[in-house]
Amino acid sequence: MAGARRGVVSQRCALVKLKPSSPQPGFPKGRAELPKLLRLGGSGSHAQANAVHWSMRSATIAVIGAPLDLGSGRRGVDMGASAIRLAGLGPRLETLGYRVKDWGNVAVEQPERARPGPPNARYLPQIAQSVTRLARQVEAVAQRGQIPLVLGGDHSVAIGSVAGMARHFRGQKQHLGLLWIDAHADMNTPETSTSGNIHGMPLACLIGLGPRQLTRLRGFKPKVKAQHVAVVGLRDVDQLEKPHVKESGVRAFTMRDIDERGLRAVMEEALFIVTAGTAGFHVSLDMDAVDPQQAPGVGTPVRGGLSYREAHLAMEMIGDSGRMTSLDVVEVNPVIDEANRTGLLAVELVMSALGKRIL
Ligand SMILES: [Mn+2]
Repeated sequence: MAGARRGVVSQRCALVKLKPSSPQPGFPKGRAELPKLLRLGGSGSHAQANAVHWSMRSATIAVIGAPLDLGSGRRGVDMGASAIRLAGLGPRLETLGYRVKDWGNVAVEQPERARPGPPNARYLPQIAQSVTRLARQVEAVAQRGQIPLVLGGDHSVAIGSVAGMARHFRGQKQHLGLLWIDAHADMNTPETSTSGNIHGMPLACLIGLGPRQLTRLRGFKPKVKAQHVAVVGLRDVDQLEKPHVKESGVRAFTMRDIDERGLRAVMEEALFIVTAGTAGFHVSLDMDAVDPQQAPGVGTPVRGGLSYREAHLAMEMIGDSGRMTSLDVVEVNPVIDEANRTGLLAVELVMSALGKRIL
């Protein structure tokens, strides 16, 4: 671990702007700072030990809950947003110097009053309606210059958050990159899905495959070009889903890639893919990417996932890039969690992605 950490430190200094008042010996000089997040404010004046060193620290994080569980086969992820808030999300982000504006939850349909509808795409109309609301909300806060942080809910909420961000950038004739951190590819379609659960389909929908109500949400498709998408942490792909992953043009990094090449090399390549030719990238963090030993409270646990440190390193590298535009954290299921461990880990990982560093 110590070796890995040294590597990260030497890389991150190329990507952040150090304050003149805090010279750090050993940092290479003269490296260009990467473009900043969307419409960030001024440089601020924070000097806390954990404060990020770049100018995004004065930005406002827009927290939006999306307590949707219609896309999941198991109940409970609708409480994920509350669990993450309860784990101290807002106050902890403020310690990094951000302003935090919690917009509350978007209205979503409840399974108790909804008909499941088509068996190969259960609750399709209700999910389309709920994530459309989310897309509007995300786009609206992005237009205000805030950084959307969406709390799921099952992973179908990402259809809304990515649609909102993509529409925001589309207005500026720019493309959005997408980093999908997940044990699963989420690239089923109603034709390939064995469960009919839409939380197994959002990435397919976002690149334009799947039901029209979702692929054309907010009036255009695809939301992201496959060439701008990277999946990290993959280890459980359905047989009929595999061709979608292999033929779509999405770059998928499996756990084997991480085992063989190391997380840092994989993330460097993934970050290149999602930043090349884009305005920045959205991160969709499915907590099931992390090994169930660290994240037991998730919708669909699969063993063999990211270790605690690998998960943090991925997030730290995202933070270092300075190019993340928005983030969702999904599939936290407090019903099967252990005293909100997974909610607490979610907060920690968000902190790393938003610039928290050890030193
Ligand atoms: Mn997922």
